[in-house]
This record gives sequence, structure tokens and C-alpha cells, in this order.
Amino acid sequence: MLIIGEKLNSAIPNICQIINDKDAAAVKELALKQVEAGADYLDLNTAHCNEVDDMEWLVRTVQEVTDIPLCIDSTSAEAIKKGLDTVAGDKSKVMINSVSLEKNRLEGMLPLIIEYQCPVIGLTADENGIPKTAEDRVRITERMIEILTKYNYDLNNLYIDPLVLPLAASHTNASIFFQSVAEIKRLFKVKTVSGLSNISYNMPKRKLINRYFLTISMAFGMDAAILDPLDKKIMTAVTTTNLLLGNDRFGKDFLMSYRKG
Ligand code: THG
Repeated sequence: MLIIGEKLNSAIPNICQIINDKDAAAVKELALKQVEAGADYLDLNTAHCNEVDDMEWLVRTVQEVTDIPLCIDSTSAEAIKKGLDTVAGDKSKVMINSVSLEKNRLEGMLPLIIEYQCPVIGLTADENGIPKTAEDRVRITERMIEILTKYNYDLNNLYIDPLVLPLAASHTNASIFFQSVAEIKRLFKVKTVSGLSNISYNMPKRKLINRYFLTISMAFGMDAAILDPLDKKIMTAVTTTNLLLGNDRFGKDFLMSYRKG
């Protein structure tokens, strides 16, 4: 399971403040803490600040303390390009979060994806938004694969995000998501990814719901998650589920985390 640390996101109120204040020490601390907690990638989002300019500052600041790969999180191709341009070193390690079949977004992102051949998150959404059924999400995945394949893109680097809708809107939204993950993994040689928070929107006990949602998604074949690695309970859930799914040879990771208490 690939862990994408979510803490450097301007949608979180104090992060917006930190970015506006150009508080480099706070950014560096949050970056290092997530790396120490086991993040494989750090998600960077500046949508709620001065998106393009702040992305440059954020990438530069994070790279002063770690060379962990970055996941540039924006709906704007311009902000993604700024992130990519600012990354020092191997740009093919940068993850683009995210493209969709929405026309403007696809046209903006495609040249960057093709130029750098970097990992990319593909949302199962198009001009009509997020489809309600698993079948339609599979159809969007298939279309996205067709487009990327035309440009010789390596599908091992494509992370499909089947976009979970809140359970509070319909009680079958989680099961539709699990079905989407299972079908996408069965039909295509791509990876899958998700954020955890949408599922529990407008519900009590959000962290509890998010945690169980994560473990069930992993059982259905989810490869990566955007989550808070500083949340010990969620990281324990990842380690334990990896053990149970047979993804932890000799229980090495589980035993290591158990020894640390
Ligand atoms: N898919 C993709 N990208 C995404 C999302 C997705 N990017 C944004 C979002 N969803 C994932 N990122 C966050 C970042 C922060 C929070 C939620 C989702 C958040 N954090 C609080 C904090 O850190 O203080 C609370 C954490 C908690 O209580 O668990 O709310 O779905 N492709």
C-alpha cells in the first residue's frame, strides 16, 4: 500500500494560514513528520491560497528537508506545471493529482503527463461529473486508458481514483466504490487510489468510518491511499490489513510496528 500523506493541503484551515504566512519551519516540520510516520509520497495542495505561486514556494520549501516524491494536487494544469518545474531532480517521480475526462482538464494535463511520463491519478469523472454506477466508472477508466495508451504511457503508473461519494447521500455509495475498485483491478493493469474523507461526510464518527472504509478497500485491491499518516490508528489499520491480506512477508512490518508499541 502506497501512503500519500495529506497534511500539506490548503483546504485544512491552519495549513492555509501557514502557507499565507510563508511559515517555512511549520511546513518542513509537517513534511518530516509525515515521512517519519511512513508516508511514501507527500500531497501538496495550494488551491485555497495563491495557487500557482504558492505551489512553487511549497515545493521548494519541502525539498529543503526531504527528497520524498511529491504528489502535486490541483485541478489547474498551470499549478501542476509550476510544481513540476520547481521539483529538483527526477521529475518522472512526481505524481500528478489529478486528470479526468473533463475536456479542459484533460487538454491541460495531457501534455505534462506525456512529457514527464510520471505517475498520474485519473479520476473517474467526465463532463457530466461523477457517474453513479460502477459500470460507468469502469467505462471512463477504459476511455482514459485508451487515450494514454495512444501516447505510449506506462499503465503501471496510472492510479485510478473511482471517487467515493458520501454514504450520507446514499447508503450504497461505499459498496459501489468497492465494486468499482474490484472491477477496475479485474479488467485493467492499472493501480487504484482514494482519499478517505468523502465517504464519512455529514456523519458522526468520521475517523472510525474512514478507517473501516480503508481496510475494506484494501481487501478489494486498492493500491494507494491519500490519508493522514500522523493518525496512529489509521496507520495501524494499514499495517494489520497488509498482514491479513498476505502482503507482509513473515509479518515483518507488523512485528516491527508492534515492537515500537
Ligand atoms: N482524491 C484525490 N485527491 C484528493 C482527494 C481524493 N485530494 C484532496 C483530498 N481528497 C485528500 N486530502 C485531504 C486532506 C486533508 C483532509 C482530508 C483530505 C483533512 N484533514 C484534517 C487534518 O489533517 O486536520 C483531518 C484529518 C482527520 O480528521 O482524519 O480533513 O479523494 N485524487
